[in-house]
Amino acid sequence: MQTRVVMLVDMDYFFAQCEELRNPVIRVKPVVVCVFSGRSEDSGAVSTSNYVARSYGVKSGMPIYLAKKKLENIDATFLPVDEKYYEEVSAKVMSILRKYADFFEQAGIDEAFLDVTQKTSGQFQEATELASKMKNELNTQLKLTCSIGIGPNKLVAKIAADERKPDGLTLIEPEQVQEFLSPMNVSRLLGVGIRTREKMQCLGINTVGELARYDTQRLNEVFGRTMGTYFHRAALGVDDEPVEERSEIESFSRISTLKQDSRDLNFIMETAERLCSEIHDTIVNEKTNFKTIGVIAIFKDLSPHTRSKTLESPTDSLEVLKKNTKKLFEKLFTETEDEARRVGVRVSNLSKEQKGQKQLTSFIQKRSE
Ligand code: DCP
Ligand code: CA
Ligand code: CA
Repeated sequence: MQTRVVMLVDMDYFFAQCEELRNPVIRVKPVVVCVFSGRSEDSGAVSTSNYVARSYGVKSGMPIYLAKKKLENIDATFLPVDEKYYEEVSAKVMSILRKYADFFEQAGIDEAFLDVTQKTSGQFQEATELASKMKNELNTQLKLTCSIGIGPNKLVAKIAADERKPDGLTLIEPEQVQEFLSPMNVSRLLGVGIRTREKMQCLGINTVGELARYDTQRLNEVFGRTMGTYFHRAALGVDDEPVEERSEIESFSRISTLKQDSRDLNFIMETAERLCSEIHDTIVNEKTNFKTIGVIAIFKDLSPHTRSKTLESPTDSLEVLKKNTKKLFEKLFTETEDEARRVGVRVSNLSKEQKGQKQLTSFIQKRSE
């Protein structure tokens, strides 16, 4: 396999930077963005803060009263989170980043992975130039700064991005990976939370290097095969997970010609149910969930008519698929008059399931929260 060139771009102190953006005068002061619980004036936790506030010891997750104590007698700004606004800024950021990638994967509100292997012809030096260009564009277009990690895979890119903040750029070439990771505490690895860290400590493992050298058999015994194997590979800086678009465009669909033209719901559902089952087989195979269901009816005059519905949450249920398909066709035929010649079903807004090897990272992310 060709060496990949992967970047992780993470926006600096994102929510607080967004606040500075719409009110630049606060920039020089400590800015603390808070999730107020509403129970009393100061109850709640710090979401994030700018680096000025951090220099006084303010941290994400800290109780608000504690942050206020750290900033006692200092002219600081405390603001409530405004996620809708941060989402808007995030969308602008992502549309700029996307242009620089061969493959793009948004990994959070303020970060994204970019596979730039083709764009850089596999040259890491070219990736640094690309990263500088990107930083420049973010700066001139949006007045925002970010930190970027570049490495041969997502795991290394992510850790590299954390290495220098704010406004950092860290390049780790394949031959530097071992040296880079070895001295780090195991807690830097995704999936190593407090309890895992303690367990590893008991085994005499503190650094990533020690973890890499540890007997794999024994790791599997302690953590189970899935996690044991993951820890061993992660410690070696090995990670095959592709940078993949979590696409809303991507979809699975089936279409079929009816035995005779019809607008009879029961007759149409005979065909539609078969299409649903076929789609369901595919999504089970692909270990995918869908959130949007769409139907199409192509009328005798070949005009296409579509209806769709987005569910509250993703699912892989055949029953949900059939039920909604029926509702959508019912709606479609109530709102139109002609007979259909062909009918189709489509699922989109796909997301990978939280099980199976492929989604190990998201599984770990969930677990470590
Ligand atoms: N966030 C939060 N609570 C946390 C961590 C994060 O509400 N415990 C929110 C606020 C952050 C945003 O998510 O602005 C992005 O999280 P990051 O971990 O990337 O942290 P920041 O962007 O704030 O800071 P950094 O400059 O360290 O990336
Ligand atoms: Ca960030
Ligand atoms: Ca982030």
